[in-house]
Parts: sequence; structure tokens; C-alpha cells
Amino acid sequence: MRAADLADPARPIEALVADMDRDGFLLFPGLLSADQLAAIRAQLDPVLEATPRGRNEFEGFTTKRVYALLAHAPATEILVEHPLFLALAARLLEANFLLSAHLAIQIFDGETAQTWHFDDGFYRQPLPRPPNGVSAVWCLDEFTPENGATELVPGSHKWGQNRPPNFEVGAVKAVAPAGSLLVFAGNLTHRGGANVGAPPRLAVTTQFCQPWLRQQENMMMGLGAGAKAFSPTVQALIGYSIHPPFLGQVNGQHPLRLIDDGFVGSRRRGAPQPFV
Ligand SMILES: O=C(O)CCC(=O)C(=O)O
Repeated sequence: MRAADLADPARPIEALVADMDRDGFLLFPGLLSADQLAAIRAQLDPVLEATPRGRNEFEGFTTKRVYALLAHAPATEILVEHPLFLALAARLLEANFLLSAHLAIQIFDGETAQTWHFDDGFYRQPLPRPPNGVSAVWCLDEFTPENGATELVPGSHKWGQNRPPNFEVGAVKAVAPAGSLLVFAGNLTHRGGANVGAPPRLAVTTQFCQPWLRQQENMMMGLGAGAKAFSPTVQALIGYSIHPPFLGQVNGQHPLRLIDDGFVGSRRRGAPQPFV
């Protein structure tokens, strides 16, 4: 991938969505400031230190993953509610979409390339189909050709049931500075790259799914009462929200009642929907 291929966040959202529809991904260079990166690293580095390497080929035997990341590194909240990422997801998914996964991935020297896959592949529906999710990979380190930059196959989100022969020839590496945002459709084929002799590569992947699907990570259980500390946007994304008329209800009521003592329901507000 060349610098000329990098997306400009100042372009109109319609143009970005059109590019995303054509290629299946967008790579925005350097969106996060040095201070934002440092605040995340200050929380994440000690957690990574205590985290064992992966348990299988997919996690990566020479890779560390930190799940339930909002619980371990709440400073990563800014990645979940980044306005550009949210705006793109809002164009590709239905209202009330949910946070499906949010985890750190640190790839060490000697890690081999991951299996080609797409993130919403575990929803077993025939292809082609629209994406069931939208994924981000936030580059907390610079992504280089040697340290495991994510590899993507442009246009693969339009494939049918079978991959074309020799599809790897068309793959590109998301080479980008620290603080960059890679966004891609949940049905785009990609993989974590190999780390061949480079320092560890740290990223956070933040993945949204349609509001009527089961989230990959059980966010509500992962965070427990800790969810109170997050913004209303993040609370809604983790599951303290209703997809009307009643997906997400708890005992016939809005789930926010569980963590917000001041929650005012629809009847009191005179609003028409049930369960809010
Ligand atoms: O770490 C990366 O670059 C991508 C990882 C990935 O695609 C995954 O684990 O699903």
C-alpha cells in the first residue's frame, strides 16, 4: 500500500463510504495524538506484561491478546467512540449496532502470518452478503512490512462462497504510522501479518456488529458494574441499549436501569416505545 492510498478523514462521509464499498477498507494515517497513545500504553503495558501468549494458531503462539479491554485499559474508550469510526459504522450497520469485540493484539518476533479469515465469518450465512459487522484495527505502534502489519485482500468482501484461486497475490499490507486507523467490512478477508525480526507490534481491534446479533465478547459480563464509568455512548454500545421494540430488555425494562439509578423510563417521559 502506498501513501497515496491512505484515506483523508476530511473527505465527505459519502465519498469515504463509496471507497469502502469498492475496496472493503479504509486506512487513515495518524489519527491519534502522542498523548492519547501514551495514556493508552500507560494502562496497557503492565497488563500485557502479565499476559501469556496465545493458546492456538488463530490467537498466535507468539502473540499476546488482552480481551475485555475496557476493563483492563479504560483509556481505550476513545477508540470505541471515535467519531470517524462511529460515523462509518453508522453508514454500514443498522442503528443501535453493538460493540462485538475490543481487544489488544501484540505480535512478537517469530510470529507467523495468521490464517486468512473475515471477522463476521462465525455468523454462518451464505456469501455474498452484506457485512454483519465493521472492524477497526488501531495501530498503537507503527505498522511496518516486517512487524506484522495487517494484510487485506481488497474487494474480497464481495466474494461468494469460494475464494478465487491465487487471491493472495492481490493482498496489501496496512503499513502506517502509530495512531492510524484501519477500518474494514466484517466480511473482508484479512489476517495479522508475520513479525520477521522486528520489535513487537501493538494494535487494538474494535469490532461492531448488527444490533440483532450476539456479540463475540460478552461485554456486559466482562465489565460488570464497571460499565458505570463509561460514557452513555459506550454504555449503549456494550449492550445497555434497546434495539426496538425489545431486543436487549431486562425483565421487561431498559437495561440502563441496572447501572443508572437516575434512569427515567419512557412512560415517565411520555415517549411511545416500550422498554425504555
Ligand atoms: O492483528 C491483526 O493485524 C489482525 C488480527 C485479526 O484479524 C484477528 O485476530 O481477527
